[in-house]
Amino acid sequence: MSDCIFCKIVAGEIPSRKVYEDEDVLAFHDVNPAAPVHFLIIPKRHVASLETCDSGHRDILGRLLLLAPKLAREQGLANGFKTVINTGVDGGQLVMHLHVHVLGGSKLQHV
Ligand code: DGP
Repeated sequence: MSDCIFCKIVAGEIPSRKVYEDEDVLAFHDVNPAAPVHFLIIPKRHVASLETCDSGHRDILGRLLLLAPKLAREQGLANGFKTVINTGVDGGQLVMHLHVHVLGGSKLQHV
């Protein structure tokens, strides 16, 4: 998607502080952190939101979620972390490219 910020990050057109990368997934620090450690895990292929996922996205969704604890550990979040997937307008999704927020490094507000 040519006008998608996260697709531009994947393409290297917008710089990011990378946490992890493989063929299908990229993780990078959030530009506007809401916790001492705050990074995003995204599929490289454009997927607008959780709302647009179907059974064909099972593998990539599993990979995004399984990377969360692995990367959280690597980022030093030994006491736990929070994962958030904002979906749609009411869910507060600002960037319409599926992403998993991983936050930690302090005691975070309970939801
Ligand atoms: P959401 O509300 O779930 O769509 O959150 C989008 C997040 O993306 C928000 O926390 C800020 C982050 N973000 C937006 N633009 C950029 C960017 O250009 N670079 C980085 N690293 N993060 C961004």
